[in-house]
Amino acid sequence: MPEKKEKYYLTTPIYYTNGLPHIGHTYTTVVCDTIRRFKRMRGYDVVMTTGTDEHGVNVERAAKKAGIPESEFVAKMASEWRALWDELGVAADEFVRTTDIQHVRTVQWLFRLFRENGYVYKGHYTGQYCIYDNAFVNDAKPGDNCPDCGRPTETVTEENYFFKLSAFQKPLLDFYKKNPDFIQPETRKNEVVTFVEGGLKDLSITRTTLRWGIPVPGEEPHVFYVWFDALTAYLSAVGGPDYEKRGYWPADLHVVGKDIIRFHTVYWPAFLMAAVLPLPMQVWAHGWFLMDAAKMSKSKGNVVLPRPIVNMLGMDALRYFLLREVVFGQDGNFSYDALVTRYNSDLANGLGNLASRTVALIEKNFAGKIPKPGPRQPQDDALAKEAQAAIGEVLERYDKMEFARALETIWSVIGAADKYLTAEQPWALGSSEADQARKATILWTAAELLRVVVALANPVLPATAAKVWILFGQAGSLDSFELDGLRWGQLAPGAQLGKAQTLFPRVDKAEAIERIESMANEELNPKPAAPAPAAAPPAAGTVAAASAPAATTPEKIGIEDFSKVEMRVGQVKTAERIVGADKLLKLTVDIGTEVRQICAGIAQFYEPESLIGRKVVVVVNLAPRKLRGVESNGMIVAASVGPDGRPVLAGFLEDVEVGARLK
Ligand code: ME8
Repeated sequence: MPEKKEKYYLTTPIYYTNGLPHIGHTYTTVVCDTIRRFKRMRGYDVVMTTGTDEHGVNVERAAKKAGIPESEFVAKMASEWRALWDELGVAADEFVRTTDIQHVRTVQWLFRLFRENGYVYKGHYTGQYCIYDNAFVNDAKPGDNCPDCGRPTETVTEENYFFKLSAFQKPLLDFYKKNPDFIQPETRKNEVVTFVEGGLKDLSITRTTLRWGIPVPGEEPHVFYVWFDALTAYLSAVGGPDYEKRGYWPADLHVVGKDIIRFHTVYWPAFLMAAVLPLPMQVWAHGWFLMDAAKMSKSKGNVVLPRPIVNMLGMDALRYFLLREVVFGQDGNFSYDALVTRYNSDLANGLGNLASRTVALIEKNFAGKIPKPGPRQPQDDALAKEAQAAIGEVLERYDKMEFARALETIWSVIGAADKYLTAEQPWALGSSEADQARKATILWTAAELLRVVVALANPVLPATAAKVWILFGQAGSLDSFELDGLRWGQLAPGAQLGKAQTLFPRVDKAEAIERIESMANEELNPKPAAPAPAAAPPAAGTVAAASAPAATTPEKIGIEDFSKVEMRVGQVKTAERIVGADKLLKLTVDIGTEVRQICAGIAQFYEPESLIGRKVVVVVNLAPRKLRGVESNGMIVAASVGPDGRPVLAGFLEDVEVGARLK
């Protein structure tokens, strides 16, 4: 019988759906995903919950602005959030939406428990309310701005159900004392304790001025206050009233930003105490990612979006940067410059270069098989010792949430290996038996070091680590590899290397930043949508002739409409792949009067070299546009074949002059 795994439950905040995720949300979520992967690799049965906070005035207003019902609006937003987490390799086990029926039942159940236990009463409240933070602002006067976000407050009077928060001052202070690790980091704990010691006012937990919320059963038009609603999602994700059956509650860890620490360390434990439910073990409140020294927010227009970065540099590059750049807990500044610098130095030149050098040398000298090491020299042992020591150190750092330091340790081992190869110069050794044996020792050492390094880096860089793992012929998924069993020396000679690949192509900093910014700009200011096409859209930058007749007969056009499209014969001069855009090729095409740059979505079907000199049909009078941040001035015509819409370039059987017009 396998030993029963210990359960571990962690959560991200349940994010608002009135906007799309930016780097701040990405940060918290990537941190949680890293912890989740790390705990899995240490044998825990982990559940990670993330989700969307879908009620409240903000959503009501955003849906109205979009001209669609709230339920449709939040469904769309929730799927956008989910999609982004997929693109970032975030493998949450539970995605809770506060409009889920299971969640609604949990909120109503919790309220019933409050009532049964005597912790709610009806009253009136008039005060200033911040609709952006969904919170009443104590001590504010009409016309005052919210002290947290600086935006105007609104005066609200309503009949509410109040939660007797004041009754929990002493129990909370006792709880903090008995559980000194509950609030992390220490500085935040002091803030919270001081706040609670200052006295707690009862909290209104229902609203009548709001329509879009969970109804209080039998008390309509009362709906629940969004924070009571959202916090409860942590419990509803793992069974709600039946939480004992699933066995994950209480949560081991809630990771949040410092902006919402009070909700998590004062209200939430008080709610659970009132319902006589177990309290979470720990709340970790990290700092903010700042942009130009200010907290990012869409209304300030200083948000950094994750997707353009992922498109340009890959998801692991973003994950690495977020965790490496700031000390977890503290504020940090976000800059594209620092991002690309780290990408080139730590990933392209560091890990990427070490892996490609090692693989190339093993291929050349040992026919792509991990060599059997020969006699060792002191410098081999020194490197082995450093890597072995790093294993324990990195595990300890992850455990203490010191992600930046864990990565620093891993990268110092990579740096040591780089120096080792440069000093040992395996490429300069000859083919004598002694030289071959020396080469074998050096290359086995480098390969073993890479195996250890990627096993340790896997929680942060899962895509890259998996590639290197396979590259060095390792069996099984790295995700289920047990980190506690990791030791120097386990790399078995004889394993066949996988196909070499560039892990992190170097990028030109200015060009990369321009491309990221241009993609972000497109995402933040989308062009009005064109009317929906009758068939599936063609691959980017190509015009496709549909492979099957359209289901409905398209409207006929006159010759004058057709003549508006200017198509000419072009000849491809250069063709290259675009880093970060798997489907696109960047071409320069001679169209007779000039040479144009055109992007075409054909990279998965045509090798760039095969296109040089080829004559193609180009739509030349199309307005220029940017695809993945690269300017495209024209379109290449292709047929779209088969269910996947494989592009097949249009061409000519006879020789045609470049620049000739198609009529
Ligand atoms: O507050 N830097 O949702 P939210 C770092 N729905 N982290 C940041 C950040 C930044 N600049 N900006 C946002 C809510 N975050 C509620 C939560 S939970 C029961 C309900 C992260 O969409 C950080 O984790 O405003 C912060 O606490 C959270 O996003 C706020 O997300």
